Amino acid sequence: MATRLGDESLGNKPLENRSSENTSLENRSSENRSLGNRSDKAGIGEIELLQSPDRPMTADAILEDFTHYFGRLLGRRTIRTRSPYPYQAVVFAVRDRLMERWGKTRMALERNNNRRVAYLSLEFLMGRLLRNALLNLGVEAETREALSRLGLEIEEVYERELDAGLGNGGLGRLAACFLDSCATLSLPVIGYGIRYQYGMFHQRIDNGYQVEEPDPWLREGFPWEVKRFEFAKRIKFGGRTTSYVDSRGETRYLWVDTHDVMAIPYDVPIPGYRNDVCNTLRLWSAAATDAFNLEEFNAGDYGDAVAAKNEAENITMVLYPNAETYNGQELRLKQQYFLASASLQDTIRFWQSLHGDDFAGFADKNVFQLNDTHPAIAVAELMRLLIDELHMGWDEAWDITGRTMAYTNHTLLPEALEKWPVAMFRRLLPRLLEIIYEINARFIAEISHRWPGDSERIRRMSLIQEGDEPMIRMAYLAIVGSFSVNGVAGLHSRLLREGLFRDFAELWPHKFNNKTNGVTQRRWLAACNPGLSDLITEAIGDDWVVDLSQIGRLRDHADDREFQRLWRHVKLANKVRLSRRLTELTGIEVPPAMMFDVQVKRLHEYKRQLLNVLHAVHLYDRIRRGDGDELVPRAIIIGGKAAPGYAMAKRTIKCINNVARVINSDPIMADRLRMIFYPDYNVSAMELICPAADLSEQISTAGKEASGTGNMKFMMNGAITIGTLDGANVEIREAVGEDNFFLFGLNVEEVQAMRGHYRPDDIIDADSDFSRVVKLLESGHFNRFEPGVFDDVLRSIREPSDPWMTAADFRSYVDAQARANAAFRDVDDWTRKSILNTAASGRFSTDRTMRDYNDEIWHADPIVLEV
Ligand code: 26V
Repeated sequence: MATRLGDESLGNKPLENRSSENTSLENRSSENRSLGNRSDKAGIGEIELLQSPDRPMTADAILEDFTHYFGRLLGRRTIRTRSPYPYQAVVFAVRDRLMERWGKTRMALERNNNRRVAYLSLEFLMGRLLRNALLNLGVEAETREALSRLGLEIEEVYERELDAGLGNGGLGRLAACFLDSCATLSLPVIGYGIRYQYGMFHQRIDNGYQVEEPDPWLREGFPWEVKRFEFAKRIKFGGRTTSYVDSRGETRYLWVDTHDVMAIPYDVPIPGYRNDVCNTLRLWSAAATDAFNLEEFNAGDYGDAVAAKNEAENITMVLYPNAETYNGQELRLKQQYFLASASLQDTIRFWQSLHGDDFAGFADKNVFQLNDTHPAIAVAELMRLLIDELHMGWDEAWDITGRTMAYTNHTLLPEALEKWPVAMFRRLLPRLLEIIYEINARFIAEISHRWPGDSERIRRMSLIQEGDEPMIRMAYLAIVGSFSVNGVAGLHSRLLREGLFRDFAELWPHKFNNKTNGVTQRRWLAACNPGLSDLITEAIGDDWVVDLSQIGRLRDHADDREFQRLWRHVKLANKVRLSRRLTELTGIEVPPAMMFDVQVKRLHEYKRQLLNVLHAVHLYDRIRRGDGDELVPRAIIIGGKAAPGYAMAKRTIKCINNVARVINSDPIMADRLRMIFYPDYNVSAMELICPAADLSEQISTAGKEASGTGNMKFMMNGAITIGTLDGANVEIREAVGEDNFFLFGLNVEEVQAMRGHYRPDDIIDADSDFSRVVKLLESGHFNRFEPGVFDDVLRSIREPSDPWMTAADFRSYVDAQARANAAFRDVDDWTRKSILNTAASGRFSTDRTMRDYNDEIWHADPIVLEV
């Protein structure tokens, strides 16, 4: 029945067979150490290259390899600290050690025939990889020693690595934490993403305004990646569809006259924590097909040939930097389809390399986890590959699709829900449109069967939103095509079931589930906060690194005065470190004894950085009025990027910077209040910031933040949260206890109940503190030379239709801040709360999250390496 995917239909070279997926490595105990060896199982013309023994994990051997790569590969003689070469040479030395594990993991995957998980995501916000790799391999001390013999400080080498900023924020960073946890749990998970030439833009602050600059992160090369040209895939765009009746009387569909683009994979190793597993992140890069170029070249049109090449490569040129607002750009849809198609083809090829054309067990052995709707076109693409390329019948293909796809939703905001114009699909992906129409027709038949005559329900649930410009609702496509739909925190999953996806939850209650997010404690505690990490390990041992539930044992030390003193000592050292950096970046001195009050995350109205500004102005006003005696010295630190097209968010950055400038240049404020905007906030910045935070600002309008993960990083590092009952804050508060969390604000039900009769003007007038704050802002006190710049921002607070209800929560926020202030004055009690926060963070490890995914969605067996 089925034919092989590929060859003529894809214009590719024949399928790679078993042993070309299998870069055969021989383990240390092998008796046969000859170099070239004809394999019995391998076909004719295959030679197994047996590896030399594993490289030792000693400082001597690392130094030897460093020297080798520095001199012989990179061609350098002199070590200059600021050059990229020492960093690159270290990576090559480390990579040798990863390669051995990578090969063994690949072999185990083939041998065990495990169920495999493909995590499909348009974003993997990896940050830097070196320190994490050394930690997981267990060679940080040895590498430090090797470098120190050359007079190099390992920290300086770390600093030379550029962040892989292939993501916007929470969703992308979550994917990166997932990979670390899956490798550590030996779960057979491969990440599929896009190798953007330009990652998240760099943010410069110019006169308080955000200026975006490109992020050419690949300019000096990315020494971690391995290009795997042999696994390139062909991706179709455009063209038209035709059909014919085959010899057995079946109608077959062809997608012809397409403009094809090649997807070239680059693999990045993902080491588990000291378990010898090394998983893969496979990033696709777009390239022109050779045929495409040649045709036009031969026709004498060199210019067109180059233009075609550029157009192909454009697909993976740049990450879209607008988190949480969808704007239907065609290139973005191309990126989505490009990722989905390449990754599915890759999975099918791997299957065929082991099982030939027998797809009977495919659905039992593969799961595709969709990271939001961004890769949701995979539902239709898998149908296309199975039906058109592998000649399967609809029902069989739909059964496989519905048993392999699982969808995670990451936002309730209506403006983030992806809808693509039908017309765009028809132009770009005509065959996929036909398939989506067919899925929809069958789905609507199912609704009609269940609710006869309910045309209103059909209109609501249809995959096609009718209107002047009909749109495809990607979330609905994902739900219909998946066996699992999950939210990312308890509250969020409930709101999905009761609100956004209510009709679907009524139809298929069994599909809906929750998987509360987490973060990896390897990066977000062990690596970024070595001081605290050592202190914790001295107290309770080091099991917490792989089993964060153990960190609960810190509770026994929360009242221990000596332990509290050491805890404070570490926090202070981290604050000194951050303070230095803040001064380098902004020129502002920040006394480390101050309370470090931190809000770092993407700029968005729903996250309410503006509420934070209102509080800052309130403190400033109190101190100026001589009403600040009770106030502890405080440094308000805010960081984050605004989407380049998001005017209100950009204006909020300007507002933060202007308020900061007035505060920081007022001599009365010195030693009492500082305010800093941290420029170009990214993963590496968070690694410096979260160990130094005292107070973690999680102040979104209830019901808007799906989960939050920064909240978990801060908690893990001993910061105390001031927050609303939103996202995972709810679970954080439950875990740490209400005494160790500063709660404020309306809850979801209260927010909903207030809509329609919200009167911000009245709220402002009735509150003298609030009135003074708004008056100061409206008077132009913070924008003397730029009248009117804050009009829009300030008007939004007074708007009865303000969706974020900033004014509604002002009073309760200021009161909660006063409680935080009072608590900070009691040094011992604050330290106790801080310890209890870290101690209660056990649930918020992605190790737990990944176990939940695996136990309840994936059901994959861990990888067993050959001993
Ligand atoms: C949407 C779009 C629209 C098109 C342009 C590019 C783009 C990029 C991202 C998004 C959606 C972002 C959704 C998101 O990041 N959600 C966050 O997910 C975190 C992990 O689950 C969660 O902790 C945050 O609360 C949630 O806001």
